[in-house]
Amino acid sequence: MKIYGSKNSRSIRPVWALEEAHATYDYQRIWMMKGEGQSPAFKAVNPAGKIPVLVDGDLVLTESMAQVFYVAEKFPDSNLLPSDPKARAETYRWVFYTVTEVEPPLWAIAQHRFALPEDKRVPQLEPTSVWQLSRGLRVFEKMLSTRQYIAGDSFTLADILATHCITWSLSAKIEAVGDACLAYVGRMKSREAYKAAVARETLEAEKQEAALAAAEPKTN
Ligand SMILES: N[C@@H](CCC(=O)N[C@@H](CS)C(=O)NCC(=O)O)C(=O)O
Repeated sequence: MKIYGSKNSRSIRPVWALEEAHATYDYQRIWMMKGEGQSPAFKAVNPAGKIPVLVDGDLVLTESMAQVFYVAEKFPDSNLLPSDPKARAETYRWVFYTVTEVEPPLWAIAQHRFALPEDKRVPQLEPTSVWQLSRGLRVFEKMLSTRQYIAGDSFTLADILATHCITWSLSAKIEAVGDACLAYVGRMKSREAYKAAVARETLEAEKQEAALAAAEPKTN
């Protein structure tokens, strides 16, 4: 299995899932800031030019959460997706909640700050997105003040998504992240699999940057 990704992006989601499953996988860093997402080589993998992409044999899968579900189902012993129908329903609930109520305003803030072409950005939209995001995060806060994990008593793939979106809110300097969310993110980030995922993405970025620097012509 292979992941195309980059540190500080949604590729942390499938990479974290793979680490939770103790799976081995190849990883190719796509340096988006250098325009590598638009390179012909990467566009042959994903014509949309977006990361992450998971490749397993003839399966070429875009969409980070589809990848996380794939990992969960390929490695059922990871327990990322509970087998009990009620626990599984809670997992779906929090995945759908996060992708529909939390991630869209978060993504809108990023798009209008820097991700869209400059002439497409509308900075006046930010207060509305911040308000929507704050409302979404308050629901997390309420749940997480009563439970250890977002979907109940055990770690599930919904925690990967919730942790990523809360972390993203913090890096976007959104003030509405409450104490229960902060404590939760601390707990999730202390998991060995999370630490291994961050270490892998950091190492791959460093390796790529060192190789590119070594290939650059010397100026003197
Ligand atoms: N819904 C997609 C979003 C993928 C996405 O937008 N990825 C960003 C990086 S986190 C990207 O590749 N952006 C480059 C672009 O939009 O051209 C997913 O969850 O995988």
